[in-house]
Amino acid sequence: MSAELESIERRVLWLATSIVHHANKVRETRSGVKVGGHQASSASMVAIMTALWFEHLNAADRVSVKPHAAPVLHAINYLLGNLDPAYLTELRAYEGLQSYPSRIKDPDPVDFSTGSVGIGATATIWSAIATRYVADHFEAPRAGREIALIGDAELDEGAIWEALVDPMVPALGELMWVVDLNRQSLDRIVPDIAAGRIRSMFEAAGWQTITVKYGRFLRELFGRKGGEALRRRIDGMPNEEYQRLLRGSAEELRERLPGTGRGRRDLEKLVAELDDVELARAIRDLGGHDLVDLVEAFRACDADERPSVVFAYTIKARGLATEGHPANHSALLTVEEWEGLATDLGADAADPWAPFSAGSPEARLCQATAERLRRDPVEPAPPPAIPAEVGRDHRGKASTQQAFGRFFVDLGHKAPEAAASVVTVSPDVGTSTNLGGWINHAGIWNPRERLDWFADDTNTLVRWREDQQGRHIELGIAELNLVGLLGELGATWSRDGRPLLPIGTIYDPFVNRALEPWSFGIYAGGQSILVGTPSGVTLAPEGGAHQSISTPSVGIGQPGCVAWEPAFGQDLEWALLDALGRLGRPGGESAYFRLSTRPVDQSLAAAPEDAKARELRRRDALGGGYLLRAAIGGPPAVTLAAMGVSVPEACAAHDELSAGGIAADLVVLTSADLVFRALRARQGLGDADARVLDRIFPQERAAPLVSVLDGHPHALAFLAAVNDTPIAPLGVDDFGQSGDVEDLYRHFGIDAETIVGAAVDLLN
Ligand SMILES: Cc1ncc(C[n+]2csc(CCOP(=O)(O)OP(=O)(O)O)c2C)c(N)n1
Ligand SMILES: [Mg+2]
Repeated sequence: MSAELESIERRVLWLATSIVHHANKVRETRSGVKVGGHQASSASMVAIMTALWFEHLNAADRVSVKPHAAPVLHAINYLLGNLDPAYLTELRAYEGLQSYPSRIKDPDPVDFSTGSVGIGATATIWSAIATRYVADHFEAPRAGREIALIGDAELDEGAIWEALVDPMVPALGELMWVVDLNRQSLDRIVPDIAAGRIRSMFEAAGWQTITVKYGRFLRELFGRKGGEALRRRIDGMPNEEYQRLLRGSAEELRERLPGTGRGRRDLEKLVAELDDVELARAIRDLGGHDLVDLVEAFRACDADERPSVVFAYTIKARGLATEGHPANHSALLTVEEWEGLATDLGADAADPWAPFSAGSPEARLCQATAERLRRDPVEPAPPPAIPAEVGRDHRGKASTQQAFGRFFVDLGHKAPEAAASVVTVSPDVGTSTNLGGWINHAGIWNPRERLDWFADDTNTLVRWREDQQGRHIELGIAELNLVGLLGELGATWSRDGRPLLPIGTIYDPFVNRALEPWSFGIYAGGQSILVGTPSGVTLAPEGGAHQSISTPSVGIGQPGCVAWEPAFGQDLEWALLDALGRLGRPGGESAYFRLSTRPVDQSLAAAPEDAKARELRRRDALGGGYLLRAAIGGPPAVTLAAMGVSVPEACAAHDELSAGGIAADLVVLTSADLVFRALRARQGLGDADARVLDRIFPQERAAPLVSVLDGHPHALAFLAAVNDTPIAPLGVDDFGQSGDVEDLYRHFGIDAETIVGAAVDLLN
């Protein structure tokens, strides 16, 4: 390998270490809170990343970098002229370099946000699928390789294995994962010898596996007398013992390395041939620090059609004073150690950010690499125009879930161009969330064509023709995969220049299972619609753990996302169109819909016939709610505010109160989230539109409130602050059980009778 590449490798280690050093030991912090950063995790990746960037990557490739190697990525970007040196002192500072690689917030090129281990790695799988999908449906080139650089303990994460076993994955030959196998996690040494087991698991999932374990010096020793025994000894020792030897003195090494097994005498002789320096070098001579071996392994990945994983054996904190120490994860070099490192690496502690001198071989290699990796900025195509309505007449009894299913058929007629950008995804619940009609119409996308063996069976309702033209993507029962894929489908506008309108369906109780990776996908810049259905205790007979309770609050609390819970088909239609119109663009937003299978009489809230009144209703519904029934002849004595599937109960309670001579307003909420934002905006917090408050809770009509939803009551309790009125928040605050809707509504106190009672109590 060229001398200049090795020199760059040393400089990358120096810069990455110094970026963390400066943030912790040089920059002042006012609060006294720890800054942190990971010199050890970075050091173990320096050779892998140097080899990858300077010898292997192409401009079209995308790389997901393990969270704790962020300083290495910034160091490389700096050397390539893609990061202003002023940032090198700003790791973890306000508006500086983020703690972990961030696509959205970092100032330099970052392909994937990482930080939540497992999620950043699997994002490469979903990105590969998203970019193939775009290339199959639109005139867009496919991206290059999809590369993930991951920590070995990251493989403990279930998200990794959930993704790996998806049947589409073995077809994705553009995937290359490199595992930084440093045998250490945060707190401990990865127990025993995990590598063989993990290798077999990847192979069983259809991957090519490549192991880069021994460095050249060790390989040379293996050829000597006693070499076989040395190899057996190193291969056979558990990780803990290996790490102990790394930290041992030469004397300890001589004593312990031969071990007690077969070939011990030969091994003792071999050890005796080596001086102390050679012995120390031998034990830490791993392939993951060998630039030549790494590049060779990367090339072998390209030569195979399967996805590939390279297990690169490394040492955590390689080259630093903390090398191999079991507690080095967050350890920082002292000032003296850092100055010593400068000497070791030929850097200057007095001028840590000095660039390579102009015209030097290193500077030329950096420049050539920067040119090779230069990308044209992505010009996002404008997202398709979304109509305000699709023209359906919502009558009779229908659930929001049914209305959701029909919506796509209508969209196809009314706005075919928009429908062409819709891609739906489901984790084996497509038909049970009413996507069956759409799936038949749109077909299923798969990177490999698959025959529908039931195409000639007249008894099957859903056609499972799978090819590269379909527009529904079916996953196994894998909620993490669902949200991972949604995130990447929702980012194609910024990655490939082509906006998609991704919509995923999931049973609402499983939103919480998918919550963190879903949120991470939004953080990483994906914009999509997640539909949770059915929800609440309203799926009554299906019972127990399937009944979601906390999701209305989850929706309010999720940044970058508007949460909707409409009761009626018309409101849902308007809201879905509004949500579609926010996707696939700079400053766009995701949406979450909480739907139900309960049939609801649409005439309870029939949209006004008069065009102007209808438009007002639409605008209110899109603002978060509308005043469905106003108390007659003056301000109300009480206001009922109901969301989603609880609206019919509130209507019945309103009838009863009116019959009893109690004047009541009835407000239908379509989005507690938007109303909450409006309240904060009115208080000068946030820049949402506050108009809806004056429309649905005008001050002159202020009255005690009863709020009701099929979910935890605290989600609407904030309404008390709108006009500073008392509130009785009704909702579900315990695990559900089986039973009919009426039974459960009574049990949890979200039935009409309880609403009436709560209203009367408030008045007394
Ligand atoms: C989902 C998640 N759980 C826990 C953490 C905290 N954490 C950060 S790094 C780490 C250990 C990572 O070990 P490994 O992947 O082997 O990385 P390395 O040894 O290279 O630091 C843990 C548990 C996290 N970032 N994300
Ligand atoms: Mg590790």
